[in-house]
Amino acid sequence: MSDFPVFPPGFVFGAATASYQIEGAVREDGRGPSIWDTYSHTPGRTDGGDTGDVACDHYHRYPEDVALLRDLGVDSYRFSIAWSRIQAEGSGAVNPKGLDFYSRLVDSLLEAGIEPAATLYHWDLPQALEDRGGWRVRETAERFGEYTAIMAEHLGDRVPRWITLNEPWCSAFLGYSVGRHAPGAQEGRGALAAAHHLLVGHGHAMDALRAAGVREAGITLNLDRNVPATESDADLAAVVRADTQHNLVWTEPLLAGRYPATEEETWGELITGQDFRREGDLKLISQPMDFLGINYYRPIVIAAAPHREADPALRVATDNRYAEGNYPDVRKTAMNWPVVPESFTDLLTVLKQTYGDALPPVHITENGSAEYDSMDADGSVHDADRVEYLRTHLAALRAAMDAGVDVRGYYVWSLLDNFEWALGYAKRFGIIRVDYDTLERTPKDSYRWYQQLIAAHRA
Ligand code: IFM
Repeated sequence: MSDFPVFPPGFVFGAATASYQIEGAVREDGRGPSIWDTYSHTPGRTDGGDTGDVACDHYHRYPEDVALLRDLGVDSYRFSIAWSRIQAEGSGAVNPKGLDFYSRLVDSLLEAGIEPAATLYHWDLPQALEDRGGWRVRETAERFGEYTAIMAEHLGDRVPRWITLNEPWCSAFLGYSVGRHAPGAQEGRGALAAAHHLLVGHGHAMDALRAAGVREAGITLNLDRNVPATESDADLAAVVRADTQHNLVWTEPLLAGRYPATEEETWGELITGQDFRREGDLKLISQPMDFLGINYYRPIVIAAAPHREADPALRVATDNRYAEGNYPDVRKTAMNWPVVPESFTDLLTVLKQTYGDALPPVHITENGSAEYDSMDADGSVHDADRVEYLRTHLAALRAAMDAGVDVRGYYVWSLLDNFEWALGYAKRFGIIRVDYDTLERTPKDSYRWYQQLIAAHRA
């Protein structure tokens, strides 16, 4: 099929989900509350008051979802583990029923010939840990290392690929600065402390995964391609700050063992006055990884917005104005995100130019689009926009590989329509439609397209 971008033999094709977005069963089998239970049940926090209480009911329907994955033909399935199913309060006693759920999921994936890829933390922090300070405090990083050791001991022999954290930018900055994610805090320094403790937690988790001898361990970042709105000095300076706030805060400690050189000009006294860093942290954080996971969706146009600099809470996350409307001629997804596949190529090639051999092999751990899907009278879902998004982004990924970036795999986001955090169920990212009344699954055209791409790749 000439329409399909061609990938090298051994390239991993996968699909991804996350626990709180699909599992439901939030009060079953000893699962403790997480910060997303609290947040979504707080009036006004999520669109339509949506919660993850039922979600896709994957907790009960996982055999059906594994069968859909098998028919899709993916090599690998990326899921996340809900920490509070394993330790209801984030520390102490281990809940055998929680372990058993993920053990059964992993076994059924292996039986279907699919490699499990487990994310240890996709934002659903046990509420009990948040009550003790959450990611603002170092203790949470230490507990995260202990929880990782439990999971690696139980599943390390069967799960070859482990991701410590998913998109720590969202945990730290949407969670503790912008307040649009759980726990909904709006702080300046607290968010910077959270960012640092997430990195320390990653380091402890890497130690635990190494001790258990797992095959591959890494982290997933949502790096941004920040494009200046104009060539003015103010907008160019805003891009430097945006790069620091979104990218360098992670990539510099992880890949270069240092803090960003631009952190003082970005955060001023909020970072110079900090006391949460300790000697030895950078060594722990920067230990070698087997891969770097990257989630990519869209570029961001950045313009200076001095009025936001006055607010310390916003200043740590983004003191710039996101001028996403500045792509007047490109299609926008249902998230109002501009569709610019070339910027995916640029993000990856610039990363390679910046870090050279220090950049480990890359897995694209998420890429996909929310669209205004609807089901036809005959029960089909013709999501042509999503197919086009996937096709052009896979071609852009291939272009980055041709330019020398070592990319080993690609996971579509998402297998299922699911709970899109503060935006609830209205945004549909799935290649499989979920009817939220009946919980029936219906593969969309994009599922068939991806299935054919994988079959063509194998052939
Ligand atoms: O749904 C999210 C996912 O949980 C993390 N990455 C981005 C996706 C789309 O917003």
